[in-house]
Amino acid sequence: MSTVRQIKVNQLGYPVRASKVAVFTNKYQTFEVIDQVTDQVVYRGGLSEAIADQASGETVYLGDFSELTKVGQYQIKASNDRSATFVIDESAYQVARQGILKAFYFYRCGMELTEEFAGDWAHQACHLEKSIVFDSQDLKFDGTGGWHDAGDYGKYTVAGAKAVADLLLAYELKPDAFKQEIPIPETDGITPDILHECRFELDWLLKMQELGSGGVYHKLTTLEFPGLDVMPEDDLEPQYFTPISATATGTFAAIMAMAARVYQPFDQKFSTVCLERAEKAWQWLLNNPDVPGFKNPLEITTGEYGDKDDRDERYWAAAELYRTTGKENYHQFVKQLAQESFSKNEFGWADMGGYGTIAYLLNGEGASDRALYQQLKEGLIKEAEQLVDVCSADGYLISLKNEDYIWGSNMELMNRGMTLLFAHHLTGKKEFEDCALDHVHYLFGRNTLDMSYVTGFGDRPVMEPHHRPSVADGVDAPVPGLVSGGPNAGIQDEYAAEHLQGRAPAKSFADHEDSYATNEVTIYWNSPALFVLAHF
Ligand code: G3I
Ligand code: 9MR
Ligand code: ZN
Repeated sequence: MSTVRQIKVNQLGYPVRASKVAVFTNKYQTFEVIDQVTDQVVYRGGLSEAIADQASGETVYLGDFSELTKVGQYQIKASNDRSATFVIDESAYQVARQGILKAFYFYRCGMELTEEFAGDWAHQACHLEKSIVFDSQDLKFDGTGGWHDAGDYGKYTVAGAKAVADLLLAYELKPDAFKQEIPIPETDGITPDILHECRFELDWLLKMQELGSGGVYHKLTTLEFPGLDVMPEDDLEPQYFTPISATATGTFAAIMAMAARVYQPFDQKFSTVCLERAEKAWQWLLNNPDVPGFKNPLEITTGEYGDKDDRDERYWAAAELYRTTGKENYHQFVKQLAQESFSKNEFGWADMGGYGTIAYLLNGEGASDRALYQQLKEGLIKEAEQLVDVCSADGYLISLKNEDYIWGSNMELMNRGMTLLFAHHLTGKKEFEDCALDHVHYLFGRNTLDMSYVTGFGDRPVMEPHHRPSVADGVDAPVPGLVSGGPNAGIQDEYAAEHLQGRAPAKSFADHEDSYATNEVTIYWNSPALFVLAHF
């Protein structure tokens, strides 16, 4: 691995009219921006005062070259040091955005990824057998399709619902960002490819519902994780539908209600099915008001996605059902659940209240209870204002505090980008948009490790993700477009325990295939990144 440079930039680049800042870890007198084509100095600037950056433990200096608005390819030079080469361009992120969307195709389960669409990363169809219902072992159903969750091959309902929600919201807010096709087999020039890709997951999610009760199985996995060097088609252990949970059923109701709305112009029949299934799941929630949180059965050691609080998932479901159907009874539930004390602004796989809030706000003030609309809107804006405050004191201009460098900190990072962009959508205030863009700069290299956390993008990207196909396929380069979990001060895997002890939070990362707590990849770390990039 090449050494960390002293000058950190977004390795992709900066949009023409955006603020452009590089972060320096040396106190240089001046810095220069060099045009890579002519080798001429096109900008000369000085550095800011010293900033003590908490998360990295470093003293850093900012160099602002926002005045430079000429499209081109550049490098920053200070003394004898140089940054990565980057562009100034209106479509600086277009290729990465396409790659991050295409990554979902690479996560597909149950179909062959052909060379035509997968190139070097082609592989056979996987996980084709029927799966066993854990609670009644003589029952077997089809659970094929959908996306693998992550570096493992499990498929988990709440995780899938978060990922699809981010993608459908990206499409609802920024449809123009998805006009360009990505190479996937379903491209037809009518339905946008992002909807084809989500359909692949939604069709699988429909298989997770137990049709008798409307309840939804929490997950579908083998009993244990397969070895790290096992290709998906070689993972032949039996898979199990694990027990129904309220969080899975809530997120299912929400995502199906959302899909019913988004797919309606493209496929009326599918839209109708989604809504019927959403209402069936809602019925299960009504019949089961008080259920314990999901726990892995003793024999099962794959991801748990445990979450004791299902009020936020019920709130999200009610809000989507209200937005899609306009039925007053759902509105009553939204109003009732909104009074509960869970967070209304989170976009995680466990805390999903933000999705309910956004569904209610995007439905428009006209269809809302005035007071509740104001309350939710103000709550979200306040959250975004607090993020902006944290950024302005941070050496790398992001909103993560020391305690936020947890497993999947890059999801936190991009979820906050979502919060900021929703606040921008509701207020038109530029400061929220600028702050969201600063989070993008961190993801693509303007961070203490000078690391692009997206495989295949940037000049110093993650190369060794904890991702079974990337480990096992014999191809040097990892599958492209995957967002890595990022720094995690929790030291929760053996590799991290051995190598990362005592490091500053933002440096607690290892680009090593064994470090699943820092360098795994998942669909729901890709999805908020895609939402944010759709804006820029
Ligand atoms: O919320 C607490 C926070 O309050 C506390 O300060 C912090 C200290 O470490 O921990 C926070 O909780 C962490 C939680 O993630 C936050 O979402 C837990 O420590 C951490 O163990 C937990 O990690 C989860 C991990 O599974 C282990 O359960 C990740 O969120 C989750 O993304 C990850 O998901 C796995 C699946 O199980 C299996 N498939 C791969 C996938 C990605 O690694
Ligand atoms: O590969 C697994 C990864 O997908 C999970 O996120 C992680 C935490 O549940 O666990 C990984 O599997 C490891 C297991 O937990 C412990 N032994 C090593 C496994 C990785 O090779
Ligand atoms: Zn599979």
